[in-house]
Amino acid sequence: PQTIYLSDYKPFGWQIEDVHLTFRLAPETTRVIARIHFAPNPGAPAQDFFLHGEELRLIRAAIDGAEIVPVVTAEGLRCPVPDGPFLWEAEVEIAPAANTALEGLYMSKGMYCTQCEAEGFRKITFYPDRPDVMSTFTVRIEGDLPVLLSNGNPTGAGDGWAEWHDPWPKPAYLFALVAGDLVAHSDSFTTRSGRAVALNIWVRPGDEGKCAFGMEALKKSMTWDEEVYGREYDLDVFNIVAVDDFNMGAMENKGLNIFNSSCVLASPETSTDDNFERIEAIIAHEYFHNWTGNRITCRDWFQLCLKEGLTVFRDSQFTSDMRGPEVKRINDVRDLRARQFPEDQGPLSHPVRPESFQEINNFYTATVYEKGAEVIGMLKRLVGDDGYARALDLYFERHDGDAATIEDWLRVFEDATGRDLGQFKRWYSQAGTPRLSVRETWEPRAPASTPPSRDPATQEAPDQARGDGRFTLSFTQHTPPTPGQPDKAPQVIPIAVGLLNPNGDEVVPTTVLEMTQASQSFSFDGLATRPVASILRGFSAPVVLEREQSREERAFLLAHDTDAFNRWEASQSLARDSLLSTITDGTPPDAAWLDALHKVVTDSTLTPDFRSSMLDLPSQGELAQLLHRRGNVPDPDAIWQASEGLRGIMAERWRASLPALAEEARVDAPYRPDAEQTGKRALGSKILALQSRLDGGKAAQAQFDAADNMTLQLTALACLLRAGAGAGDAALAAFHAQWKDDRLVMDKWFGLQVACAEPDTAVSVAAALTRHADFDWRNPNRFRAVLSALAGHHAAFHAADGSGYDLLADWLIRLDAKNPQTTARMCAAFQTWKRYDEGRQARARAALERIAATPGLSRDTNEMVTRMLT
Ligand code: B3K
Ligand code: ZN
Repeated sequence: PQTIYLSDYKPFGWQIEDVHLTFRLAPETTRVIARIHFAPNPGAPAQDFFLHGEELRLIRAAIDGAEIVPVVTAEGLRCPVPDGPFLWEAEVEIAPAANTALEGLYMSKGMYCTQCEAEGFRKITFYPDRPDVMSTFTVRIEGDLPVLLSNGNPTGAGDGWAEWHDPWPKPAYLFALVAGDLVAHSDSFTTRSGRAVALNIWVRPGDEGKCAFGMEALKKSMTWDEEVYGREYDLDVFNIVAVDDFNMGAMENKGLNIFNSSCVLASPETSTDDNFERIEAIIAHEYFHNWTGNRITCRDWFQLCLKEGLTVFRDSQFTSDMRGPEVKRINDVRDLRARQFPEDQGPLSHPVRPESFQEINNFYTATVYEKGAEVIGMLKRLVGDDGYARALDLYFERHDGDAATIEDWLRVFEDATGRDLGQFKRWYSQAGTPRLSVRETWEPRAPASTPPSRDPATQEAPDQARGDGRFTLSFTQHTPPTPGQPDKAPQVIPIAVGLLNPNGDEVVPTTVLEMTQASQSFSFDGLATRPVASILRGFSAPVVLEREQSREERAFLLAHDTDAFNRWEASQSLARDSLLSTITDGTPPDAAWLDALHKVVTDSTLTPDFRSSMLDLPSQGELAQLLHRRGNVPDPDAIWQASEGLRGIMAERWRASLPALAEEARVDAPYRPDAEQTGKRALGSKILALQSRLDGGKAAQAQFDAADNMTLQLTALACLLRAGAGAGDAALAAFHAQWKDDRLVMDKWFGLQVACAEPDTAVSVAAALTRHADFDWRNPNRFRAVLSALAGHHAAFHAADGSGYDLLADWLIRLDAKNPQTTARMCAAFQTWKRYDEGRQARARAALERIAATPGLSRDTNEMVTRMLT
């Protein structure tokens, strides 16, 4: 397979003035007629005329009206072309019904739809399928279906046809077409400058009742982007379509976003609070792409983080504003540690801007997306809120209509703020998670080199700062080698620090220390007493902080830190240590930590949402990674035992407070998926999980029976399934009877049974579910419901006998023949295989080698398994 390099970038030799496409839809024989005006691109080096094209049957091609016979290969087509501008015409035939890869034009339950990012347009017609070739599109759709949609504004429609025109030049990856028997949930929005926009969410008949929440989220997103970024919508219509068969979450096609139905359809009866929050965020994300991605797109796919990192950053800001910044930050960091850290610290590690790939679809990763967003968060911290706002204004002003690069992005920050970002740029080119270690020194008598700041009114030093003590933080950074990058240079690390005095008052409020060297010290002068340092507040950089800190100090921060993230982190750190001691030498859980945590959890002056987050324990995968980092071989069974044991002890120790906490978490008002109610139910579900360890599931059964929303119903079912001994059998059957016709709820039914099974039965539960009549493995949501749940069950997936690896490998091999993209993405479940003992390693290697040896294996999956086996 061919490797593509960033350093080989060359502009395309032609520009496109406009594209006219006609689609004559038929499941097995759709005709696509293209008329494209090409003109030489003056800035490009000389090259042969080549158009991408895959799985297309060429019927006819012509240049300036004269038929030609091009040379067609599996990748595309070549032919001689005139020196000046010319009209290209081609008619091809494609078979959407036979397209199981869900890329290009395909069918999902009788509906036609497209997915073109990254390189799916070449399966629709011959075209320079690269993001730096932009054009306006006019599209005519002919088909015997009531709803025919494409990008842009509608320009005409009649019986069996419709025409659309998109006035905004765009790359082919943003092209979309939908045709089907659909109904709309409609609304409207008037932009700040007075443009009336028709809004529609198109769904299959029967799903109309699940659109209202998504519509509200869309309108909130439109308002937010106007208010916060000054960005308005730019067409007369904004369409969203829900489709059941989709490889990922959603797609930002210009004016016609296409969503996995699981990421847009919502109702209180069928969706959990987490679903609602995720849907709100994804709708926002796709909408925000209209400016960060569509109006300003990427020059080439190596620049993917230019649109994805920025758009994730923007949707995080949006969620913070809608639901509160503290818990959002905690959740984002949990997610980063769960998904990005293993990637960055294993064989799949790659820079935020990769430098080579075989299949670009394999680089829609947590590193590009989530670490890409973290890099922007650091940039914002370094230049400040005003600097960030100026840089973004300049970005939109300077690059609107461009296919831009990371260099362009950094330059607007340099030009807007006067900062040199040469070293900062390493965050885009160096892979791996930096380790940051810190040492503290305290000198009670160190006359200040600069006097402490004085209150200009009284000429007195602020009270807390009075003294001549000096506190010094000495940091060292080190990034371990990653594939292809043995040596790393120091990165710019913004370290947000606050200092507390022993009674819990903040003596130094949050200050951003800017570390640029491999080792660097920062001193705070004029202190009266030795402070307690709260370091890396708000998780100000995506690093692993290695800090030797006494349990007492961590318990102090858990109780007193004014930074919510670090309060949570102090507890996490105590939890990690407690669990690691249990895992490595059987030490019982840290009682002092449990008591300090209990205080916070029962503190009703804190929000239920935050208290619920405080009850999060480090995941079993995270513990395995930590053990590995410390030079131990993780034992998944011991990790499971310790985690379960800890939860049991929490339940016992806090037995007396659980009823009052459950009462506090009760919501009496009608269901609303807002932050307040969501926080209460989140706390309630954690309390119910503890109660279920004491009462065998009695309270959970009562909640299940009374539940009038999916959040309460599903958390109760999970508790019952975890209680074991058949406690969940009746509820599981009742749930099935109630929801058997709702495919999204049935995905939950499939997934939960695997997630809640004991390690020694989870693999056979998953295997049995794959034999269930409703296990439609060609549907990515259903496939993932069972098999991603298995991959996420740490102790079961890493079962010592290799049965978890084998089951996943069997199914990945089967799916690869139909759907390479989803297969390749799910292969990443194996990325940590080298952490484990020899027996497990041998079994994981055998599973990977079996996948690698599959005849006809896709380029996507081949690239993934090869990287993991190297
Ligand atoms: N841009 C799409 C992802 C496309 C994935 C292609 N394999 C969704 C998003 O990030 O918004
Ligand atoms: Zn995106």
